[in-house]
Amino acid sequence: STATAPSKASSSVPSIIKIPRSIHEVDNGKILGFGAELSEDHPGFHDEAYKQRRVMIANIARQHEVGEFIPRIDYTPEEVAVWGTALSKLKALFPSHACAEFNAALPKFNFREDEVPQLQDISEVLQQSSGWQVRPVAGLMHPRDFLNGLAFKYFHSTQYMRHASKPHYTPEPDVVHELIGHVPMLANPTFAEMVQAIGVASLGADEKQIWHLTKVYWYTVEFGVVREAGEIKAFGSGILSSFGELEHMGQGRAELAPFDPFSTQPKMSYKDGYQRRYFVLDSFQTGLDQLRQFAASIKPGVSAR
Ligand code: NLE
Ligand code: FE2
Repeated sequence: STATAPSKASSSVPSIIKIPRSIHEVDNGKILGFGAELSEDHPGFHDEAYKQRRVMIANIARQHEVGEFIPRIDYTPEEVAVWGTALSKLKALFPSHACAEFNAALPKFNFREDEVPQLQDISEVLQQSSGWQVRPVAGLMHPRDFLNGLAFKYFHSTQYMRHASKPHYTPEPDVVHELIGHVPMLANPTFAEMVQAIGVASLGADEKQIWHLTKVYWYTVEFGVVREAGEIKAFGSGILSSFGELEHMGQGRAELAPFDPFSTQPKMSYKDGYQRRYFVLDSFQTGLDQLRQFAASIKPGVSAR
């Protein structure tokens, strides 16, 4: 089914918004950034071998069809070392800095320092935990397509590794971010429902609503923190996958503000570095209630069911 949306100011022709009926109709081929082309400020910009590797891994995602086995990547010893460094530093911080739900889910995935997990294997474990699956993607997707995927319990995931010169932080998604930052949280049913509520709200949303939902997603799923027995703990994947940012959060110098999906969300950018402000949830159940109410306000009468 389709809905008409208000057109952009520059055009007088109204655009048609396609509402996908299944994950097969969600296009993962429109890559906006962080694909094979790296910007000048990327640590891998002058590293030809790194860039070629990215192209090869991106092509695997481009050729993949939903339901097919996700091809395994034979990660190089250098890539495995980056994964191992990130995992061991993060593991040291998780007991004190990550939320209880994350720490409870992490062991399900058996992450080891000497092996980069394969998307296919992780997707199977995730599916058993909460019904979610992983679909490979070549780089940063169009926000509408990415958010639409969440409605069908699909998480689009990159498969390449961050550059070896900066294991502590990368501005872009990579396999460390997806598998350590996102996947364990998605194994938690209440959290997963919260993410799905954002996805459902995005189906047929107009451009303005998509942009608002992108920020709602950014300040919760990517960079959210939760209050736990009076302390602030990370649940946002962008914090949980970066040992630089996780330490920064733990230092308590960033500003904290209550999360409210109805209010205007601050500007967001991949180029901001560590966040200077985190939005706080009181619990995932509260977050779920808030997001369901918000979704209902833009899509009256529609729910995930
Ligand atoms: N800064 C995160 C990391 O280094 O893992 C990635 C964030 C992607 C939005
Ligand atoms: Fe992410």
